[in-house]
Amino acid sequence: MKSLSVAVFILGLSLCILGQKNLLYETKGKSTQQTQPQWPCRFLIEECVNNSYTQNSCEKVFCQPWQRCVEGTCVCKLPYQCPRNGTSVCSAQRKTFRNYCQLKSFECQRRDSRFMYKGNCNSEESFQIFLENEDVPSEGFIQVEMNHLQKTFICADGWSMNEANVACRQLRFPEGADRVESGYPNDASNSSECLKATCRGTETSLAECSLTRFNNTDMTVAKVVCHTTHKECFSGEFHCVNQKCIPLRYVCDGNNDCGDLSDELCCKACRRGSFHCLSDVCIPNKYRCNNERDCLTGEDENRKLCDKLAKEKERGRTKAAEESMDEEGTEAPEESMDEERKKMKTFLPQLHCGIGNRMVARRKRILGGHEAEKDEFPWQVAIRNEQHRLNCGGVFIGGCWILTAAHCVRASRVHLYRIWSGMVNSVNMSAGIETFYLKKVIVHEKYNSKTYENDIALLEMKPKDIRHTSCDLHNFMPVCIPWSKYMFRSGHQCKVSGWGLEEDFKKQFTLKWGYIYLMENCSEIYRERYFEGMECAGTDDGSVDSCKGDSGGPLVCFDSNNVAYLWGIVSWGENCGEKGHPGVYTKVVNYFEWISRHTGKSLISQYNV
Ligand code: 4AZ
Repeated sequence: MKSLSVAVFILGLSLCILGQKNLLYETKGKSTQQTQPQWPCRFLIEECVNNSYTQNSCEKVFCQPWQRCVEGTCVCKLPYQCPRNGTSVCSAQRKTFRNYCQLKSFECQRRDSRFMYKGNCNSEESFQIFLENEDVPSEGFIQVEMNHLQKTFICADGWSMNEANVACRQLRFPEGADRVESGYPNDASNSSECLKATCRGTETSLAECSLTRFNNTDMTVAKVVCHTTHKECFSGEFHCVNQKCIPLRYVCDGNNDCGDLSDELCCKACRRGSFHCLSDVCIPNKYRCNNERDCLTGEDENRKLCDKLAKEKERGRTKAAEESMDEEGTEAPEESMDEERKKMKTFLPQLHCGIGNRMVARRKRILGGHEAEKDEFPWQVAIRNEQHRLNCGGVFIGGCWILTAAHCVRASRVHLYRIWSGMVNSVNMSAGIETFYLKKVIVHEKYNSKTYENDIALLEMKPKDIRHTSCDLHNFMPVCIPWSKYMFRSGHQCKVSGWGLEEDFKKQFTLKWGYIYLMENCSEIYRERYFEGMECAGTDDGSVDSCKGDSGGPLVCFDSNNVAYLWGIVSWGENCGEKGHPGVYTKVVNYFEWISRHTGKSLISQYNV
């Protein structure tokens, strides 16, 4: 039995790597392998694939500028929710839009609009494509007709599934292409020139891609087979969410082969030529350091990585110049709509959150942690309770809102609490400390004081004076709220901070912080005391931990630009600093919708989330 499963495993592995279609049919009695042909696979994560993520899953990728994220799905914005500036554009239906975002949001909702060209519709410009075919209406050579001039073929060079999916979509095959081909057209009279198409892969018209005219030296041009009928996938094929089948060897290679991105969103590792985001998404290498964040936590734009890449590129460029291999199109490529898409993003409102003052030199040395510098944790507040004691921490998240643990507060005592901000030392009170009264205490409606399930509460502060509606002050910086459970994972090093007890359970007066690590398998440790919405974090030896008095305070994790996200709220644990008993935190990402419902979405949403 054991040796059989090993054989099946090796078979599955080779399928994933090689994608050999018929291998399985030669082996007998493995019917289970035929229903789930993609497992086991070295690249794919099964539990993740079962969630059927696509390019519209904002837990995995960013939404387009003409979309926003609602409960994990990118939905269409209304055109008025787009930025107002930008260049006007003309749709294939000859309707002028104020800018690209407005056209795309219109298209996103009604699906009866396409981009045609930049500029208003008063000019005579046009853009159409044709599928040159003899008998099958869903396949053939692609020809482009621009401004009513002679039709031009697409170059075979650079023709990949990215571009083919776009062409098929434009030709009203919504799932895109089944495969790409190339060849010599029967009527090759006008194939001495061709257009090289470069798409991102999510466009709905080739007019949105960059098209550059080339001399076609070998006369081969691009051909496509568009997807029409749904077929069962072979073993050795990946089942895309849009029902297409692609060879398993195409998954996790950074290319959007499925057309809905479903082949790139659940990858343990990525193939050569692509980059692995911490969220297990593969992106093409060319998206690294292109000044656009593609990975949720920005590791594709990490400064160190980009400096290194720039140096390598510089070396490569000098080499290429020596060999003068650079090929060039016969006309300057027009700026593609990809640039316009990026520009739209920069026009969207930006959230300012999670930026602490970078660490300066450390003085010596929560439990086992370091003393905080002023402004290092500008989102950390202390809550003074009804007995005038500072027994809990809290976290500023923007507006007049503080997040804390539900077990720290009672709604009925709203008038007795005070929020202290900008404080480092609770004895030597320095300048810059502010005190706030509360207007409202919102304890999570499903908070269970016996089990500490949903141990989260929102406190609304009163603005300092009645002329102000905001509580933003110079010492304050909101922390960012994470919107996807894939942003940080077990093993990630994060910081916990608070005025809680330190070693030997001594009381401390200085804000302290320590590095701890996110942990999985906590239900094995805390068993029936551990619930959905909790997360464990600590160190292997228990030397750094939160403790009594830290409750309600922040566990923050940093993205690759050092922006802080509130991943956890100190909640409970079996004692403090005990090996094998990590601290338990309220998992904030699970409460994103709850928080935004009370505070307003725009307060905590960034990147169109
Ligand atoms: C507490 O009593 C407490 N080690 C907070 C955190 C932890 C334990 C107890 C985690 O508030």
